[in-house]
Amino acid sequence: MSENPPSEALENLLHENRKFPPSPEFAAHAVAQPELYQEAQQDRLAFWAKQSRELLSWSKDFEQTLDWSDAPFAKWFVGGEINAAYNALDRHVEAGIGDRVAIYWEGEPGDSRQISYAQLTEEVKKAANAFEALGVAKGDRVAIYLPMIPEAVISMLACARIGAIHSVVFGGFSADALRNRIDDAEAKLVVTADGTYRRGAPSSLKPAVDEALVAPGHTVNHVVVVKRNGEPVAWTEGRDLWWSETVETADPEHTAVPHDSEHPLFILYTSGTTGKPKGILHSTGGYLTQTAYSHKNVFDLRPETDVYWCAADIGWVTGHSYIAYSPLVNGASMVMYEGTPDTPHQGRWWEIVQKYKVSILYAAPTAIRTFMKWGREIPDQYDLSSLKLLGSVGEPINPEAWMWYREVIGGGRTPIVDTWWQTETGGMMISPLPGVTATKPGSAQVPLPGIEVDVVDDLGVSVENGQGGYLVVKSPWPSMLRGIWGDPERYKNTYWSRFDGMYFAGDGAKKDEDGDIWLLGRVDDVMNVSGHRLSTTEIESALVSHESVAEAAVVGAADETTGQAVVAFVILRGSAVDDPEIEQTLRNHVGKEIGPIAKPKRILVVPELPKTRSGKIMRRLLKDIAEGREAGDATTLADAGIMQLISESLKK
Ligand code: 6R9
Repeated sequence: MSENPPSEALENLLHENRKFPPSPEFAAHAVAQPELYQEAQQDRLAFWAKQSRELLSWSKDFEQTLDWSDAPFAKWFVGGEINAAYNALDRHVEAGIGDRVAIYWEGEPGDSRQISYAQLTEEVKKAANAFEALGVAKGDRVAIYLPMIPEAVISMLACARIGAIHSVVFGGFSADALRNRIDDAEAKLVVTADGTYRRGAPSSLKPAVDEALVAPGHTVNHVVVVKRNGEPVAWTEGRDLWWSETVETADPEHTAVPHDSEHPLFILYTSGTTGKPKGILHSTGGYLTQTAYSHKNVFDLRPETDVYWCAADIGWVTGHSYIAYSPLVNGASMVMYEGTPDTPHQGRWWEIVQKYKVSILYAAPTAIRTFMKWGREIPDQYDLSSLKLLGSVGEPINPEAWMWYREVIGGGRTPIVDTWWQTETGGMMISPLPGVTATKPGSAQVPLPGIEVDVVDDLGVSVENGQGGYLVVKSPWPSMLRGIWGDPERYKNTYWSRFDGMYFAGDGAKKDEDGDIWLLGRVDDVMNVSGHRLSTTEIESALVSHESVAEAAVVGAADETTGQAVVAFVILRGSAVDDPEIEQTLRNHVGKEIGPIAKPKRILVVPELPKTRSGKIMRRLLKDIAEGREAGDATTLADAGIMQLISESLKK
């Protein structure tokens, strides 16, 4: 399995012993009370059935909470029928809260839109009618390649409404990456935009769709294009349609038909340990239950008064679960922001918090570390007193960033909830409950009520407190992935074969003396850069697909701001060795193959790579070099002199 033990730097975490119990006022009025743990413990399945019935409106009640007879393929809330869009929209309008703001949208250039639940419902109904008119039927796949504009949420919910399966592709992915995902899911329709704004300038999206669809052999019949930045776009007659002429003109009446609880809701591609991204498949009833449950309890949600802001992109799972679905299912008002945190100035986020009186902020540690670097003078200029709770997600949060978040952003009052979960888990799994748990900077601490996780050793045996090992989930959970699109074997092998009867998450973890869980990063070949999952193998494949590269090894090196940074070691071919531009050429090549986020921060040209006798690249040694350390134990190398050779070549 892994050659990369959890970074030693993270070991320091375990000397962290600060604790922040909830304030008595917060605890007394908290949405989640300690009884939630007891209730879940008494009868886990009854607990989930109750949550599901309370949080969601089922068109037909379910008969069985969990069917695990075909493990590891789970069925939750069996026999139930439900419509996700109805739960996120129509029922709130029916309940008389149609005037409540669903989305406060803030464009990067400063334009804004406020969309009420009634308006959002109407937009989604129109989009549902328009997509159906384009031939999209229940079970069909729709690729959504959009920036952070309300149409992204509208498109996702329109798919859910008609039972089409959306596959959102992050707008930062390249044409090639988009095409691979379109092909794998055999998408019929692509929804995109002319572009968006990034760092104060228009940035385009539609050209990538055009490029992705140049080569024949794809399944796409239509491309619906939202006009966002007004940049000129190429047009393929018969295939391309403007959103304004297709969706906006569609019939605003549409009845949501119920779908089976297990009907697929979406596919979301994520990086695994091999070159090919996995299409993680989620279904409806269980996914909605756990995301709504966690959103309510972990964020101490009061939908009547809170203003919630999840700063993730819709292209990642956090944007799915905690922007597109759970806040709307829970009837909350949320902020959605299109752009970058430093446009037009480094106080943009705090200006947004002040403007909308944001009370709950959910962000990634990488953003927090960036703000720390910019200095507290910037947030200090804004009124952040509306904030009552701060969340963290995507990567381990180092105690210093946690403390800064609490002190500087949260004014020393707000609980911090560090939430561990994955694309595969669909919803939060490990997190403090803000009115119950005494929080510890740097630790996600405890599984949510109803969730059973553990840390086990190589043999799958639960470790003692104070020990480290692998994070596993011990029993099925409602929002668990239902498989990998088109590849059931890979699903079993990746997650369920490492330890008998347990889900293997791919993360290292440690239990402290209280039994609280500290996440220590990935134990496989997956990197985490700014909270984005990237596969070393995928970037290596991209590099070796360039004619100048003979061999490549990629490692995630510790980085102060982004958590990890991509560092590539390459062996060049022929005349490329003398090319002074080669590093830039290769960075651009990776950008084209995968997307700008995957571009290596550094590319080091080396004469050889360190390999074991069985030919496995010892990335651990390369990581030592990339992090500026003396290379560690190299005794299992096939050629003991290699590390010396590499170090010398890098000194030149
Ligand atoms: C939600 C999301 C999943 C991987 C996961 C882990 C890391 C996420 C974390 C965390 C420590 C947290 N991760 N949350 N590590 N503490 N609170 O990020 O999904 O993109 O699939 O990434 O991210 O390594 O395995 P995804």
